[in-house]
Amino acid sequence: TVDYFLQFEIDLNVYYLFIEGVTKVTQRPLNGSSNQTLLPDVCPSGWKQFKVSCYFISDQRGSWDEGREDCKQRGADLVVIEGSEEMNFLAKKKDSWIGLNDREQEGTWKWVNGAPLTFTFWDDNQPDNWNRNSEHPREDCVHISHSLKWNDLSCISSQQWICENNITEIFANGLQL
Ligand SMILES: [Ca+2]
Ligand SMILES: [Ca+2]
Ligand SMILES: [Ca+2]
Repeated sequence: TVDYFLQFEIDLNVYYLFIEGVTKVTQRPLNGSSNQTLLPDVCPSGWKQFKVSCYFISDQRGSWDEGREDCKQRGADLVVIEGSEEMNFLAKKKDSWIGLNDREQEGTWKWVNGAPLTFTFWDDNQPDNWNRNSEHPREDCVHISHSLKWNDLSCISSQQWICENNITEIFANGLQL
């Protein structure tokens, strides 16, 4: 694994190509003349890869906090959705928590990684901070609803969740091949 890590650092320019949106990325092996596909299966078993991230969809259901804690246990966090391509990749994952909330200040939406909310995919008439009943606090956490769009929901509702881990972080923590 140490050899592979060093090779990745040498070929770091390839990684930038990947970020720019090149879907099929190649690298030149250090000892060879022909190119080969970069990192075909870098994500851990049970995770799905899209561009520079690995995604895990839970089988379990729970509150937004339970989902986030489970992602952290897996060395990841709830998914941060930065654009329509990533959303399309996740679009079938309905009834799942994502890493967006307005708990700190009502109406001010924040991603778990502090990224600004530049892309949104709200369902019609959402977010509405709806007050379902006295047992459910108003809606401060976001899930992908049955209509495959974003809806704010009471954070104690029970949903599946989507974890995301950036591939650079997987490398930083030491890739186990
Ligand atoms: Ca993301
Ligand atoms: Ca709210
Ligand atoms: Ca709502």
